[in-house]
Amino acid sequence: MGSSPAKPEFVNVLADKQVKEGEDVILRCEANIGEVTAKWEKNGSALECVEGKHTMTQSGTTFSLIIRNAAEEDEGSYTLKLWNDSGSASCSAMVIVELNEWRNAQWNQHPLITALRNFKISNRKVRELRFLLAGPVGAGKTSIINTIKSIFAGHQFINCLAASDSCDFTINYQKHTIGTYPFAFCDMMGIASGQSEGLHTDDVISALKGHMPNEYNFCSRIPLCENTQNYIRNPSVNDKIHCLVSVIAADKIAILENDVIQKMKTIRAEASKLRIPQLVFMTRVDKVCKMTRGDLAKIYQSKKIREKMEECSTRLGVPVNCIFPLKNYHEETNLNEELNCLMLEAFTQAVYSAHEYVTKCSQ
Ligand SMILES: Nc1nc2c(ncn2[C@@H]2O[C@H](COP(=O)(O)OP(=O)(O)OP(=O)(O)O)[C@@H](O)[C@H]2O)c(=O)[nH]1
Ligand SMILES: [Mg+2]
Repeated sequence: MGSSPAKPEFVNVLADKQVKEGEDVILRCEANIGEVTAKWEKNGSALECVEGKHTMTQSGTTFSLIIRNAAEEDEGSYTLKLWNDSGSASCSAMVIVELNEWRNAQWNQHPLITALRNFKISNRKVRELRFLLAGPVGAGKTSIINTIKSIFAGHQFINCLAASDSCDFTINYQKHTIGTYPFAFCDMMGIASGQSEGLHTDDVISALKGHMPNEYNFCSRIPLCENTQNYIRNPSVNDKIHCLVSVIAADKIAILENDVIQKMKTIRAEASKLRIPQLVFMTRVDKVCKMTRGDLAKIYQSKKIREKMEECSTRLGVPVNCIFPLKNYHEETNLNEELNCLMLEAFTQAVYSAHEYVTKCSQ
């Protein structure tokens, strides 16, 4: 009777690969023994071997998979499973394909910031353009204000409260100005699942119309009404919101409850009725794409980011071109030009939309 073979183990595991469209990918690893059965999987299912595309080889104890002419559909998690009578082992790696850029971006922040610093509102009755940030709890609304303040200040701004360990959530209506520039952000409590949880949609609608006083304390059960202290009965154009920015976190879109989505849709429908322009800022892109986390300038070459934007578009019912994927400052200590550029391009779009609205208001 022969002795049984050694249980398979990996000596060198598969490494993650990032390639450009059209390039070949080689995934390679080494086991302790060659007397094994080997099987490749892609995203948890047996790899469908396509002639001219995939080549699987074994040379002694080295196992390789070649993927030729990498394309979008080749992105995924690849696993090699080895087994024999003594046991089994597996190891996995991610293949990320850098797509050809599917949206153009400006990676020099100076023209963007200069244009915003020189921006003037044409309607003299309007002191500042007001942006309302609305979205689920923990979507990154307060962080967007911190990020924009940091960019304008030229250093990290950590004065307004963003949640850490989900304990510092926003509970009152807070207007934040950006230096002496004619821009103001209104920060709100987050939208939550359940009838009496989080922000009441009527409160967002009151804010859009300009009835909500600054520093108003939100109450999930009772929305703002005419009898509330400091209620703004006859709002002027300066009290109203000039652009609604819906904020959604890229890593949480898939798990957002339907009633939260429904509340966001109700708010967007009301804003449409009031002809208030609307954009979507999709935050936390670094949480869904490793390539983007490593290099933000690759964001518009990422399949994952494009998929998240499509998911966001489908769930919220907004066109993809109204969605801006972003990263906020949250743990870094130095300013980053790519991060600034993404935010400045999105913010510029919000400024132009708001400006068009206030210009129309004066006609
Ligand atoms: N990795 C990463 N984390 C982020 C980003 N933006 C925000 N965060 C983190 O996400 C958490 C929630 O951010 P907040 O800005 O407080 O979210 P919010 O929408 O104001 O939350 P509420 O006030 O509770 O509704 C914080 O821990 C932030 O540091 C981002 O782009 N990337
Ligand atoms: Mg907040």
